Amino acid sequence: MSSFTRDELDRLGRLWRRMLEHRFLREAREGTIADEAFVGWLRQDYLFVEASVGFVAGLLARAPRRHYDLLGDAIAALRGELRFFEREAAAVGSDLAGVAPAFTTSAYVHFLRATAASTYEEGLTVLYAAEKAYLDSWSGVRAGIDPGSRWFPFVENWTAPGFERYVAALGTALDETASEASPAQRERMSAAFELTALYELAFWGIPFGDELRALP
Ligand code: MP5
Repeated sequence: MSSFTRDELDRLGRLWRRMLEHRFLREAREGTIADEAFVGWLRQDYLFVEASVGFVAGLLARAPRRHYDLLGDAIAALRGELRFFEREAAAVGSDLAGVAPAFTTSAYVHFLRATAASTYEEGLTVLYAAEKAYLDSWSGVRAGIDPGSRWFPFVENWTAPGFERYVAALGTALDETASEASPAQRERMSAAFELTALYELAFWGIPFGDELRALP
């Protein structure tokens, strides 16, 4: 079987490295990140995870029978993750209610909705690329962060062995799907992979004001 995931990660190596070398991840790893920056990310990511429930549910509705368990479990995990965000936000005295989406969050969430409504192949590609981005990003943070850091629970969330197995299973499902796809479909999947990597890179910049903002 061809490895679509490996080919894409090779092709997008420079972009992927740029994401992994982002200031947010470096400062989180080194313990120098400002609390406001971390909390700024946390509040926006809660919106992303909320939107992911509908996104994965949309994928499940189009999925072949053999992917039901994988995607059904993903929805259950997202529900648990929303509670995790709520607990962690409360622990640092931050409120998740009524957060306005940043431009990048809004754009990324719309992209999720659009791909879920497009083809299953593209939707699964976006899901894998986003999850793989978080696995790799937080694994990099784990390599240096003080385990006593108040942010360590986030590192654990996306570097746990169970999460790694989930991302690997998504990769296998995506490789199978790509091997059955037409060349035109694979082109669209590649484009979706690259756009997801760009959104992931942009997302880390949100707390530093890198995103475009509507004028008041
Ligand atoms: C994920 C996330 C990982 N939480 N936020 C972004 C911007 N990208 C990827 O998804 P999940 O569902 O939290 O594992």
